Amino acid sequence: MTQAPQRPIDLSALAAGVRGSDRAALARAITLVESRAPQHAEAAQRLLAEVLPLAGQSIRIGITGAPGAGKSTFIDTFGCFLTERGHKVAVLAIDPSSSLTRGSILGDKTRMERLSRDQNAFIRPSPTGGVLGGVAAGTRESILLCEAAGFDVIVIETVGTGQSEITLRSLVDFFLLLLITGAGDELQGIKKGVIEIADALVINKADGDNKIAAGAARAEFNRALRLLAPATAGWTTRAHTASGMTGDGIDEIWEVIRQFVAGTKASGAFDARRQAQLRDWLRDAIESRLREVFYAHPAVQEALPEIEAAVMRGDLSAPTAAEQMLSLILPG
Ligand SMILES: Nc1nc2c(ncn2[C@@H]2O[C@H](COP(=O)(O)OP(=O)(O)OP(=O)(O)O)[C@@H](O)[C@H]2O)c(=O)[nH]1
Ligand SMILES: [Mg+2]
Repeated sequence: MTQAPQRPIDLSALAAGVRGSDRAALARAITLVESRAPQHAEAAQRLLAEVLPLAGQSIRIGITGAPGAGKSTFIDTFGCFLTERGHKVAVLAIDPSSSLTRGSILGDKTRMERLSRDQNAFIRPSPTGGVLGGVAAGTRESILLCEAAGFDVIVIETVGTGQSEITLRSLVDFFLLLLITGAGDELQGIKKGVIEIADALVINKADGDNKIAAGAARAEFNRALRLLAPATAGWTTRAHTASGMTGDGIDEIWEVIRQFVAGTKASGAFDARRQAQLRDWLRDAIESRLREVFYAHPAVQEALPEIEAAVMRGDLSAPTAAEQMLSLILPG
């Protein structure tokens, strides 16, 4: 589990550290916003309020792909490519497999070896804490903190599990799906729904003996993509080839992202998506607060065990029980 910071928290020092791009302060700030402990919620909100005016000025890129597709290697190379060009890159790696052990996160650290030693990069592995959907609590807040710290490219990596891609899409401007060539039909085994929400497909590991197969897969995906509605209004999703290992194609991917940002900013699609994401964030925040307030209410805590038992016995339907529970806390 995420380690809660020691109290007392000097919030203005923490905010100043974040604004000053102090990576240790940024790491502590993220720990604070990821914390599920009720005593940290208010401090986290105050910290966010302090840094919010500085946030928003980045390109947020989501990268997903099957286990072993080469995500971490790709991000390592891509991130170094960007820092060499003067960018500051933050990587938030969300790992649904390691909510308890943080097992494969150590592996991820080593697979982003070059980037983790780069002064202009910040890598943050986050366990999901078992949250359904596989995106960590506090990821939205972490993005804002990284932006306030001056990182202008934010990369969020998550392993493809079906639901996690949909959640990731709702956090980013540009959504990249990494694929690898496999035996048989290239379209087998990849969820069509995920291709539909991607702004670019990258046939990764296009190096050595695999180059020709990767090129063929790219052509096949490009044919298939013509039949799909665009993931982003006004943008045509295409398949590309790249190799995180050799760096081939990385420059092309960055150029695609730059074109995407320029085009969607000009058309208004960029801002429209960010605004929709803010609205979704509000709705999510309301729903999770309502849930907390509801279950923390003394009348609910007192009545819940009996009502649950009645539902489990079949004496009461779940919707009727829910109405009874709500009537305990709602006026009228
Ligand atoms: N040939 C080749 N191998 C690669 C490339 N990128 C990654 N690999 C290898 O593929 C394996 C998985 O790479 P990772 O970068 O850890 O893949 P990942 O998608 O982050 O994996 P998980 O985080 O476990 O889902 C490693 O053995 C890498 O050495 C590439 O561009 N070319
Ligand atoms: Mg990885």
